[in-house]
Amino acid sequence: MRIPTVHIGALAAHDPAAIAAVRQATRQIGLFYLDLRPGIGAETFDELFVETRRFFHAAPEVKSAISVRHSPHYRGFVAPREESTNGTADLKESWEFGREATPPPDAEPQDWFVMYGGNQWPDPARLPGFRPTVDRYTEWVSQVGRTVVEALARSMGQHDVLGKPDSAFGEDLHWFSRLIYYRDSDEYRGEDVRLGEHTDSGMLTVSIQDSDGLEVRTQDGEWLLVSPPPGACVVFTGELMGLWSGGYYPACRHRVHADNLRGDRVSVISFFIPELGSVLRPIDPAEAVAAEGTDAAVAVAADNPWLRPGERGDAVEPFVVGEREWARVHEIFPRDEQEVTK
Ligand SMILES: O=C(O)CCC(=O)C(=O)O
Ligand SMILES: [Fe+2]
Repeated sequence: MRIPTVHIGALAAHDPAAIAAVRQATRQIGLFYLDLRPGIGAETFDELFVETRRFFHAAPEVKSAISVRHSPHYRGFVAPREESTNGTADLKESWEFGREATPPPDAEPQDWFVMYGGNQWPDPARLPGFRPTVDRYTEWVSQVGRTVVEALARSMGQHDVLGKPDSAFGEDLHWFSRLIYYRDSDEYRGEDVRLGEHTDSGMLTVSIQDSDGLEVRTQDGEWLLVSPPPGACVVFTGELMGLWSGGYYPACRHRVHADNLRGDRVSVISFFIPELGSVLRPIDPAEAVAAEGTDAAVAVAADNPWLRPGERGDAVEPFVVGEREWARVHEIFPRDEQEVTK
């Protein structure tokens, strides 16, 4: 099976051939490539890769000053082995950031409100180009997230999922992002996993990478190397998409294997989710299945171990997006709120 490349303009214009390609790839693989030209191309990616490398190669105190341990919002620098997947420490380092937002002013405080918050930026005196470059990235990738989420929703007969406070996903998408660095080190050679197999918790993930390394598992169990053409980003589904669509677009399973890495590697990942306070109400995928002209049975994957209890293969009850997101983050960064240090 081949991973298709679709043009963002065609997707935004609801071009039937583009929608058909996306539908098939998202159903079978959970992933496709998105060509963003003429607005965004390989040069825009390169600027971000340069700043990302500068950050990870900066003196240790530049990074430790903004350690994720100082942030109640799980944002900041994550050292190698500080995060784990499937109980195994990840051999990568990252800087985690997200949409800066505050909880609704008159809402009763909830534990999961820590998902709202501000970012910890590296010292601009040490890395002057970092923030402007990251801000430019955030602007265009947010547009990509909105375009794809709306197109996938539409492909299942769901219109206007964004735009108003009472839209299915709220006024605008919420997002978390990370810059990731897989250091080229003898220490890691021979270990076959750099980031264990998993599904992302969000609705949709958009990533760019400076070299190969990511692999994706198709619905048939085949592992494919993710290798987008220059200037294209990678788009894949997360658990919220699988849950919301009743299994029509299952969460994409992926991993980063040492075998595929040649030297060091940078990737930049954005996870898009509905507004934190919105209630996600799973839709009936029957209409989408009928539009496809098949009568294939569709259900939330019963064999996805990353889903939470009560979600596997079951009819999922409506839930608050921020609450579930918080529970998932806890599994990745197991810690007590008391452990947050200033
Ligand atoms: O580095 C990559 O390409 C993938 C990272 C990833 O899957 C994640 O951060 O969830
Ligand atoms: Fe992932």
